[in-house]
Amino acid sequence: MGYTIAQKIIQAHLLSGNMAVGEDVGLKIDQTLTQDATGTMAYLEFEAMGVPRVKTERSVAYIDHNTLQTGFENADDHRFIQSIAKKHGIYFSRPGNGICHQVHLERFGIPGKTLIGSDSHTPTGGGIGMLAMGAGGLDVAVAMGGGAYHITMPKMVRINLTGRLSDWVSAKDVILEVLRRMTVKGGVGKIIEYGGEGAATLSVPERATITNMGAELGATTSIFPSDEVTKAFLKAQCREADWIPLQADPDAVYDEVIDIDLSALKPLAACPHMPDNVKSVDDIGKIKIDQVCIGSCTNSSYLDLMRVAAILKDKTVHPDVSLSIAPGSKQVYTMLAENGALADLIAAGARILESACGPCIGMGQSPNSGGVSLRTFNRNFEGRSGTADAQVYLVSPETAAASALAGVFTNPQELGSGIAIPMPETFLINDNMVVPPAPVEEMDKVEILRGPNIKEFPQSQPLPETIAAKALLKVGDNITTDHIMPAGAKILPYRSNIPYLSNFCFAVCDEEFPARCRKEGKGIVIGGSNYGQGSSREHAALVPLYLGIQAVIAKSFARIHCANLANAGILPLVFVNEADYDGIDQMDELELPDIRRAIAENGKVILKNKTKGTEIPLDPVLTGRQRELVLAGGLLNYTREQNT
Ligand code: MIC
Ligand code: SF4
Repeated sequence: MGYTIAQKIIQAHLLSGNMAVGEDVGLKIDQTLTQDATGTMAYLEFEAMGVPRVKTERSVAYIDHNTLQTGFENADDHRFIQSIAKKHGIYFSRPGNGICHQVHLERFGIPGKTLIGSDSHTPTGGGIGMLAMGAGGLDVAVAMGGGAYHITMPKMVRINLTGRLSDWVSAKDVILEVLRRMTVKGGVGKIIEYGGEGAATLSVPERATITNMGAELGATTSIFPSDEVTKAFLKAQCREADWIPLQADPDAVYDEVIDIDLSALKPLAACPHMPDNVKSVDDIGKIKIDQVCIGSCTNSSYLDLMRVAAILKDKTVHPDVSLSIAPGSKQVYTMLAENGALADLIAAGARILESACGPCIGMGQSPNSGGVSLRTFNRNFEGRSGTADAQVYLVSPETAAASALAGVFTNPQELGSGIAIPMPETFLINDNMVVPPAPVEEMDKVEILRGPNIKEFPQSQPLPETIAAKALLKVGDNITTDHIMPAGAKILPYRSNIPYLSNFCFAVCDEEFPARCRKEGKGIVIGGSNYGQGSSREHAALVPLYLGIQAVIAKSFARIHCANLANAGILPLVFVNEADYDGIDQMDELELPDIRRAIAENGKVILKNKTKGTEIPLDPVLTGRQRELVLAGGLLNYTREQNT
């Protein structure tokens, strides 16, 4: 039996387990990336592990999220990351060099290699044929130290692309179509592989747009083959030597096959407030818009912005629309500046931002009250933009630009004949904003620069014999990590200050939650299905840990968050019968008797609802290894135990 692309890479990196679906597999990790919002914590964890120098082939620390410096906090954290990177063998991508995923694709990604990143959109690297996965900061720290990264062996899904995209229809519309069909939980436990004659018509940045938003499907990762298109891209980045061919075997077996005819697609949009709430731009109609934001790791490549510039050239943005544009990398920015496209964007009235995540994570450009905002980003969760009642739609750069001119939602196909922007034969290469680490013989001399914003991270305790606590919060389906631990310009600077962050935990759902936790001292959270979807931020586990949460009981979990809970020593449990969710109310007195033994012996877990006098069967969502680390009180304790 032949292998899929992902199975080939997994096979070549297998350190433990076997490739049967549902088995725990430990993978050797070739490359890691961090960004600043998760990186400060990841490097504190790396330090706690006591490994002098990273053991990966390439580790890169990017600064791209916390770039709005309204106080000392972000600047201090940047200096901390820069110094720690220098000391421990990590390349440092300075603020201004661009968004981690875009820069990594351009300058570091290598087909056939494994990459984990402390950011959920790390699968962007699948566009270049890497097995690239989002992970919690602690998992990235372990991988930097040479440890395996563990995943549950996923099912394989093949998306067969036929035909070719019509004028004004773009890669964003492809992934929106996949989201429409599969939903935000349709990818959980799966790797999505793209192939077919249609795949060959897509450039690497277009492929990367598609694999990037595979995160919104909940997929473990998404991947394209490494073919002649990949080779041409690497050649244009002066990295042809990094290319290897990589295809699925013709007799590879997939658990699911989906066919998409690219030529049949139309411009689409994800409507408020979920990336899978997809409608055609025509069906949405000509509603009035207030803001357009172009950029993010999904759609800020050279090709994307050249198309936008061509649409805006010699025109003026509608007077009622604020248009902002953030190029994805210094490479893209410089090329636009040199060929005059930047001048076209400025002349049309675009507000040009620095090359960073910016509005995507609420770092500025929050829309007006109730404002309708069209964004080329990947997430439109409620409140994420920084304006609680904003209506955020996710669209392609073409739809965004056409709408910015018209002032209403506009199908770019109305603009007439299409524009053909060729892929450059050579990109502009200048890595002067990537600082290499100190040579081994000088690393001891590097001083770590720690600002006052860095506070201790919470210590977890070994799993107790019995958990007895109240259901301090009950929430519904599709709760995102943006609900659990909101981001945005006001809170993000405190990512290395868990006590301060804890004041905002679940603020979107229930502002009283932190106070309730403090009063009770311990608690359990009850969730619906796909609990913890979205980002990789381990703060969505560390902050509840700090507030005394000992277990989360849900209908189902998103992959990265579930792993982060176990890493933090919080017990993730699912209902054996989903209907039992209805049998628990907020503030019910709950008990998990003899839980330590049940987890250690892989036995039955019974929840006693003492308020209702009922018993509810639960299943822990833990692999054999995760059982051990939850018993130990989290991955850090477990790693320390293993090393002593
Ligand atoms: C996001 O897009 O939500 C983020 C901000 O990039 C997060 C990481 C974080 O919260 O720092 C992610 O996607 O993992
Ligand atoms: Fe940055 Fe947005 Fe991409 Fe997250 S999704 S890495 S915030 S650009």
